[in-house]
Amino acid sequence: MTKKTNLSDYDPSQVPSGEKYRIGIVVAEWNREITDALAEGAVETLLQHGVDDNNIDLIHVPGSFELTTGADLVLKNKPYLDAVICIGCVIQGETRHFDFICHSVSQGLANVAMKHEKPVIFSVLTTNDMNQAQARAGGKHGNKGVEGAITALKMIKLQKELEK
Ligand code: RBF
Repeated sequence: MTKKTNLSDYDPSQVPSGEKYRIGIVVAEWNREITDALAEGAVETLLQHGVDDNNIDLIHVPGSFELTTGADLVLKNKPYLDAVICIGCVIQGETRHFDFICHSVSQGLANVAMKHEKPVIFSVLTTNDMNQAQARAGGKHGNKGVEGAITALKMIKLQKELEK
């Protein structure tokens, strides 16, 4: 069970400096008020940790299902990127689309990470309703875009250290 805490309260001294890192962000347009807030949290966090504004590449895709193709295309065409943060928000509806989209995007992004051998960060909210999404996009459970940015910085550092 998830702890009912704000996981975005992190210790900044434990986060690597992103001074030399180049990071892609792929944002789904579905539930845009949520995905924009997540993307803003991610960008602000990267800037706070030293990533240069010019080294952040932000692109949009229509829905979360397209995050897989978006991340694949970004890594294929911008091979200098160190990682890609994928941002989406899938809200449970009355049909089974939710299950298919969530399964496809989680599996798809894992495959893209393996294919390109780069960190691909899963910042996709999968919630029962809009309230739960808002609580995780700058509300009482923090901002999962912030956490995605920190995860990206940590994973890039890990990769660079291991591949030295
Ligand atoms: N995309 C999202 O990012 N979040 C959603 O909650 C979402 N719900 C959808 C519900 C239905 C019934 C359909 C058909 C699509 C939905 N999509 C959603 C869009 C999906 O990710 C994708 O963009 C489209 O299916 C086109 O491939």
